[in-house]
Amino acid sequence: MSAKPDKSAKAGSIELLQAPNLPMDADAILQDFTHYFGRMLGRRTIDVKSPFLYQAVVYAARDRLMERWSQTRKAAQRDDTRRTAYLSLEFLMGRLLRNALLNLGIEDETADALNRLGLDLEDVIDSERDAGLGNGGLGRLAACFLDSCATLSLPVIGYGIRYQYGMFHQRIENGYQIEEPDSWLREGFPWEIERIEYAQTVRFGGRSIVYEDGNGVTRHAWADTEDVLAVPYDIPIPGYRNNVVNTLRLWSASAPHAFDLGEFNAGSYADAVATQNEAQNITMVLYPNADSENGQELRLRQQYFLASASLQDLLSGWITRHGENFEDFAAKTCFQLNDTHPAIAVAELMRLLIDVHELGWDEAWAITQKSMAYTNHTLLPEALETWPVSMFRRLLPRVLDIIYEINARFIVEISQQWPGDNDRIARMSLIREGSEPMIRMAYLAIVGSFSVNGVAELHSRLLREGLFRDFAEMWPERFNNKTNGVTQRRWLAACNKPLAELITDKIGDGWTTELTELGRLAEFADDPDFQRAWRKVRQTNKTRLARDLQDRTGLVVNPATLFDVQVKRIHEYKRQLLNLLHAVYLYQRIRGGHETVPRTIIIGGKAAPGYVMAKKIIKCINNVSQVINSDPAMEGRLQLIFYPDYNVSAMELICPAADLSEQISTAGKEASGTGNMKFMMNGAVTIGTLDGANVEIREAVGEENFFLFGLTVEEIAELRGRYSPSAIIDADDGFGRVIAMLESGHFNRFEPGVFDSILQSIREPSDPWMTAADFRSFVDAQERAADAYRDRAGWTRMSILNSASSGRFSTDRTMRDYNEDIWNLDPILLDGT
Ligand code: 26V
Repeated sequence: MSAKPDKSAKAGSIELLQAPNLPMDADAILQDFTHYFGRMLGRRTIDVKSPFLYQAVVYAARDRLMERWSQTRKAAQRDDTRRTAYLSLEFLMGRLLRNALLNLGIEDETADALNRLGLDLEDVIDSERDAGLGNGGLGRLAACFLDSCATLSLPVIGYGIRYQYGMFHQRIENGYQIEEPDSWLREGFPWEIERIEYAQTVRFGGRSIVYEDGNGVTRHAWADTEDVLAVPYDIPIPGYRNNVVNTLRLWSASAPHAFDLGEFNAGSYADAVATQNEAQNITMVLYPNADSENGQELRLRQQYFLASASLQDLLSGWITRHGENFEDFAAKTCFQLNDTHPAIAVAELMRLLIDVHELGWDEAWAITQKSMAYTNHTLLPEALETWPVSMFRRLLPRVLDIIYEINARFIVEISQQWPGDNDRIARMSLIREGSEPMIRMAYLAIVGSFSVNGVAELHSRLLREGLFRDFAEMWPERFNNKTNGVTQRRWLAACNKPLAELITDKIGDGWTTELTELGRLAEFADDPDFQRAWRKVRQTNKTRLARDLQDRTGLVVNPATLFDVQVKRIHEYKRQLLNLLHAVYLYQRIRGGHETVPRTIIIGGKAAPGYVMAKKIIKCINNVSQVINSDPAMEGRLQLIFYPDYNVSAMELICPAADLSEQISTAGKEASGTGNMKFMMNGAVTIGTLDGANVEIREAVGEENFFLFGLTVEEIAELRGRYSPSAIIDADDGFGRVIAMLESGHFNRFEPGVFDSILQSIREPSDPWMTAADFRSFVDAQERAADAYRDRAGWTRMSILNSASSGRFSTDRTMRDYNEDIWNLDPILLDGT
C-alpha cells in the first residue's frame, strides 16, 4: 500500500492507494497467522486452548476482507446509489469465522495452513463465542438478511447496538433456569473496527424551547440536554464469493468528555467519573423480551440512542456528498424498521430535518414518509410497544412535541376521510388516552412509513384484517407481505457439510446462491442409492448431536432413535407444554406395554428472566425428563432431554440432526417462525399447526409430507367463549391420565405444588393458548409420524422432499422481494466486475 494525494479526498487529506487483494493460498495465510500470533498478539506458545489462536486466524481472514470492504464502500460512494439502512435493536450474529471463510472461499486453505502447525481449524472455529446480540427469531432474521444482501450485492448497512452483555447464558440447576451474564467482549472481538472519527452526540433530558431566528422564522430547539457520545464499531459482512463486503455498524455509548469539568472543579472527582458510567449504561445490556421488561426507561434510551446516532450518521454522509440539499434524500435512502423498537426514528428524522437542517414541516414529512418502512413481527397484543407520555416528556421533550404534531395532523386526515367518527379517532390516535397516556409505537411507525409488512402470508393477512385493520382501510396500498427466510450459506452449507457435499455431488453447487435449485433433488427422492447416502449423512449428524448432548447433560443418547426436536424461546404461545404433555402420554403408553418407535424428545430454549410461567415450564420439562430417563422401562424406548443454553451455535448442531421439527404454536400466534425453515432445509419433517410460515412450508412440500394438526385461526376464534378444557380432559381417558399424573405430584415429589399454576393454566377456560383443545389432534399426528418413521424408505423420501422444497425459504428470495417492492436498490458495481 502506498499513499498519494487524491483529488477526491478532503482537502489536505491523503488517500491510501488501493492495495492489490492479498493472496488466498495456505502459505500466505500461514504467514499472516504467524505474524499476528507472534508479533501483534505477542504469543509464542501454540496451545490448543489459547483464545489467541482464534484471534490470529480472524486477523488473517479479516485482512482479506479489508481491501474488498473499502472497494465496496468506494463503489457505493462513487455511484451515489440508493441505499437502505436496516435499523434493528438486535443482530443475532452467532459465530462469524466459518461464515467469513466460506464466503471468501478460503476454508480449505486456512485449514491447511493451521494443519502445518498441528492445529485443527474446527477447534479454532469452535472456540469462537457467539455474538448473542439478540433474543431469537427477530434478531437472527436480521443477521440472515445481512448475509443475503451482501451476497446479492445490495447496498444495505445494518445499524444496531454494541451491547456489552448479550443474551444471558442459561444454566440448569435442580431443573431451574439460572441466568449468567454473557460477557462476550471480555477477550476482545477481533472482527470489529472502532471508528471514533464517526462518533455522534445523542441528547437526552433538558427542555424544548421556541425562538425566533435572525430572519424572523419561529424555530424550535432542545436545550440543557445531557449528552451521550455514540461511538460506532464496524463489522464486515462478506457476500458469498462476490468480493462485496457490507457493514454492520454497532453503536457504543460513552460520556462526551472523559470528565465533566464543572463537577471536577467543584471537587467531585468521583461524580465526574460516575457520569461516564451512567452514559455507558445505555449500551450495557440486551433486554430479554418479557412483559416485565416493558416500559423500562433504559430500554427507551437504547431505542432513541440507536435511532438518533444512525440517522445523524446517515445525514452527515449525505451532507458530505450533497451539502444541505435534501431534494433527493428520500429517493436515495430507505430506512427499514425492524419492528417498532427503532420506530422513534420517524420522529427523530423530523427533528433533525426541521431543527438542525432547517427544513419546513411539510418538506420534512414528505422525506420521512417516503424513506421509512416498517416490518411487524408479532400479533401478540402484550408485545406491542407503548411508552408513557410522561417518560417521553422527561427524556425526550422535543421529540414528544413532534409526535404530538404528527398526531394532530394525522387526526385531521382521519376526520376528513371519516367526518365525525370519533371512535375511529380514539382507536387510531398515536396517543392512547387514560390515567397514564401512552404512545403507540406501532401506529407511529405506520403513519410515518410508506410500507408496512408482515413476515408470512397468514401473518400479513391477520395484520390487515385484525390488528391494523383501521390503518389498512385508510392506506391499503401501504400493506404488504414479505415471507421470512434463512440464509442457506450458514444453515446448510456451513452447518451441514456432509449433506451439502452430497447435494452438490448430485445437482452441482448452484443452490448456494439459488436455493430453488434444490428442487432438482426431488427426482432422486426414491433412488435407493441416494436414499442410502442421505440416511448415512443424517446418521452422522445425529451421532454428532448425541455426543454434544452427552457433553452437556451427561445423558447417553441413541442416534438410531427418532429425534423429535423443539428448540426456540420458551413462551406459552409456542406451547412447549403441549409437547411435554405428549411426552407424558408416551411415557404412560409405554409403561402400559404399548410398543412405539424409539424416540428422543429434545426441547431447548431460554425463558425471559421475568417470565415466571415460562421458567416454570422449563422446570417442569426437567422434572419430567428426570423421571422418564431414570425409569428402566423407558430404556431404548423414550428419552426426554432439555438442551441447556440453546443459541445460534447450538442450532447449527441441532438442525442437521433432527428428524421431526416441532412447530406447534396456537394458530394465529407465531408470526412466521424461521427455525421451521432451518429444519426443513436440512431434511427434517414438520409436525405443526396452520400458523405462521408453516402454512407456506406445507404448501411447498405437499400435505402428504407434513404432519398437520390442531385448530385453525378461525376455529380458535370461534371456540373462544365456549372453551371448556376440563370437559375435554374428562372426555378423553388418555388425556385424563396424563393430567392426573401431573396433578398427583408424581413429577415433583420433593417440591409439592410447584406445577400448580401450569396445571391451572391448562384448565383455564380463558386459556389464550388453548393447549387442551389441540391435545388429541397432536397425539394423533404424532402417531402418524411414528408410523411413517417405521417405513425407512418412505421417511427418507419425505426427508429428501422437505429439503428439495425449501427453495422459497432462502433470505435471498426474501431480500429480492424487499428490494423489488420496497427498497428498489441497484446492486453495487465493483470496479472490474
Ligand atoms: C416480544 C415481547 C415483548 C414483551 C412482551 C412479550 C413479548 C413476546 C414476544 C415478543 C416478540 C418480539 C418480536 C419477535 O421476536 N418476533 C418473531 O420474529 C421472527 C422473525 O420475523 C418470527 O419468525 C417469529 O415468529 C416472531 O415471533
